Amino acid sequence: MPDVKAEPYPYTFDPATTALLMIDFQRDFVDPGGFGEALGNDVSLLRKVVPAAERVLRAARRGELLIVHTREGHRHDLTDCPPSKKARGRLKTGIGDAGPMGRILVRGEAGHDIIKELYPEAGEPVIDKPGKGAFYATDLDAILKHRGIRHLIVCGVTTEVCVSTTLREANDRGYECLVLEDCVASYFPAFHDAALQMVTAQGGIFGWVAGSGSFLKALPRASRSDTRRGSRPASLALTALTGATCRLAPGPAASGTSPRARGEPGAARRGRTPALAPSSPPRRRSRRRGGSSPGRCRAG
Ligand code: C5J
Repeated sequence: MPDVKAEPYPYTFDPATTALLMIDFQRDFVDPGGFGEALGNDVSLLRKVVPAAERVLRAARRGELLIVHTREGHRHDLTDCPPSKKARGRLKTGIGDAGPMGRILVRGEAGHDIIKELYPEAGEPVIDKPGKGAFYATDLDAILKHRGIRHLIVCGVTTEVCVSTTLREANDRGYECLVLEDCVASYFPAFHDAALQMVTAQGGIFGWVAGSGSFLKALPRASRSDTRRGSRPASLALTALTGATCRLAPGPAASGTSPRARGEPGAARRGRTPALAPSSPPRRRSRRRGGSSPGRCRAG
């Protein structure tokens, strides 16, 4: 089993029971011109972790880890938004109001969607969450448990808010969490540092922290264990060795697969990516080369 050089001690994980959690990489938080920036925050602090998060996301796809994305936001009628959350901050422009990228923190609005660099692919569940924690009022726990996931690799924004809340929820549910310190970010560097210190304090009270480089070094290329997958066809083994990745063209999507993955024009701009139903396990991308596959192959 791979070992990651981490604090407070090496993090051991089985790729077959590990998921990558990409928390709230939403345009309104990360992109210039969004709600975060309109509130006076320096979004470059969040933007700077995007390249490392992208490397981790790509490696996780190559390694066939389960990848789950989350988005913070609410129903159009805000019926799932606690009045306290809407009122908090006494903002002139707050949740549900017209913002620079559509209604703020409302599902389906452009600003609510995930930034293009880290956009979910077909088959990657997207969890729409009304709270800071990704387990509160969502089916995340069911999705993970149905897949036998016990280890979570955590990336996202912001470190001390949605990342920390989710991490604590995950910890209480028995997941072993590794936070990648260069793939999480905050508008407030002091809060970011303190939040990470709290993870590893007292022998790792909430989990582990490591750099993405250490995680990438430890992650095998094609990592799903044979015990879970059955024996690997020769073509898959070859693909693992060469690092080539084949993608199916956007296809008959499982219900809830992203409109963008289905190739609907304007879907990314409109920002509609409903969550996958927990009963539909994510569809694996084909790793076959050539043959009848309608997909494209590229070196990974
Ligand atoms: C997140 C927030 N995603 N800071 N939300 O951290 O309000």
